[in-house]
Amino acid sequence: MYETIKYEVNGAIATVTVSRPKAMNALNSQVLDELYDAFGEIGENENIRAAILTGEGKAFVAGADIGEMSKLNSVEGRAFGEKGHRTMNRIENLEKPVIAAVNGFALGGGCELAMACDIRIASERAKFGQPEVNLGLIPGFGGNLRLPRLVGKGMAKYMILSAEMIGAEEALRIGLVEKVAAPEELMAEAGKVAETIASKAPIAVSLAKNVINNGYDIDMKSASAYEINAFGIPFSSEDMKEGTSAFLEKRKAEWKNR
Ligand code: CO8
Repeated sequence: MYETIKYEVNGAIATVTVSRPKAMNALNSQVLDELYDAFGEIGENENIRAAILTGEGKAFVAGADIGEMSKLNSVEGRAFGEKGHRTMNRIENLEKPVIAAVNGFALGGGCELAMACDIRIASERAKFGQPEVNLGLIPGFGGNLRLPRLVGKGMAKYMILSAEMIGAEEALRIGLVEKVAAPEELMAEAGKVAETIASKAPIAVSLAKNVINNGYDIDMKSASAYEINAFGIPFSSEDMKEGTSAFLEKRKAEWKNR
């Protein structure tokens, strides 16, 4: 059904693999549309509790498709930017956690795609960068916005204005990724993190993601009110009764996602 991505579900974990290895998994319109649809499917599938996003071959994603972009005028370029944002925003706002398993180059739109995910685990071979200024472009899938939020304004400007590529250890040091794994351990490590999160109360996981995302960009007073209201919601869920009872009865909780 998908031509440029692979989509697999194994138990509670979905894995999406960008698969255009001959073009370093570059994001053309079709990949962006297929990612949008796949994450829509993940959102609707009640059995899925977490997703992993990775790339096939030696790249995670080496950016937006330069061939496709080279032919666009400014109106079409804007529409392409809008398509990219639509996909990134769907991943960022999905009610389930998404882990980027960054296996190789994550450049331009690829770094932006990784940043739209909740948690990034990098292979020791991964390379990150926003090389758009080498092409006469600027980041257009949220890079100017998400990178400073993750690594601070100064480091984001350093990366975007210089187009310098950094390795996995440096990405870890600056807070662009949360973990680094040996290449052969990457998918197992991402799977472990996904399974750990998938074993927690799903409504609580989803609400916490929502409050972190929505609270981050607003003033503290409004964010505080937002968190207080969200905190109240699970009190009427069966899972909160189950989680607290299981703790008091010294047994493992069984989640129903209700
Ligand atoms: N787009 C299209 N094709 C690509 C891309 C890309 N981003 N990256 C690599 N490819 C293709 C190459 O053209 C090549 O194709 P072919 O075999 O037909 O010649 C194939 O993939 C293999 O690439 P290389 O031979 O270059 O492989 P290397 O191992 O020598 O180098 C690199 C790998 C370092 C990843 C190198 O390919 C590279 O620098 N790629 C471009 C990276 C880049 O500049 N990315 C940023 C693109 S701009 C962007 O992402 C903007 C996002 C926001 C857009 C908003 C629009 C409004």
